[in-house]
Amino acid sequence: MSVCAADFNNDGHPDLSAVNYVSGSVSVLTNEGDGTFATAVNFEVGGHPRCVVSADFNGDNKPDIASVGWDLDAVSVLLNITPCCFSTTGNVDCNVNDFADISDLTALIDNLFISLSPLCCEEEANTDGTGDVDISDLTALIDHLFISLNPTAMCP
Ligand SMILES: [Ca+2]
Ligand SMILES: [Ca+2]
Ligand SMILES: [Ca+2]
Ligand SMILES: [Ca+2]
Repeated sequence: MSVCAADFNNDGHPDLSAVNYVSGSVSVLTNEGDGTFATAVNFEVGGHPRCVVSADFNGDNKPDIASVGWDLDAVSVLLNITPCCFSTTGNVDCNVNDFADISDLTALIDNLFISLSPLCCEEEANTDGTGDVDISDLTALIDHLFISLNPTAMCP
């Protein structure tokens, strides 16, 4: 039996994944944040999995899962496609359970003009809800924070 913990849905609560040797699957149990876990969601991996690890294999800042089976070639990777954007956009720095504030403005300016480093969540930074992440998203975020106080775009 192998279990690993990682925050798969980016809500600040560690979730669990576990291997099911007999059924050839990996279970993911989402932490409800109140000490209980949601019903396991199973993903077929085959190959009698015996060990599961979590790491960000594709570099999108979301933890993924890999399982290794008794058969040496039975390595499976499950990429995490959980959306990183909840309700409305604008929480560009991806602080969990946080809303759009000045540190998000700093993060967006940094991404666009200074470090050009990748964002933790492209969808989250598309504050105007259209096209790519660009200066018009910065304008929308400034408008949201200081001018009209209009809500930012809904998450896709
Ligand atoms: Ca979680
Ligand atoms: Ca990932
Ligand atoms: Ca924030
Ligand atoms: Ca945009």
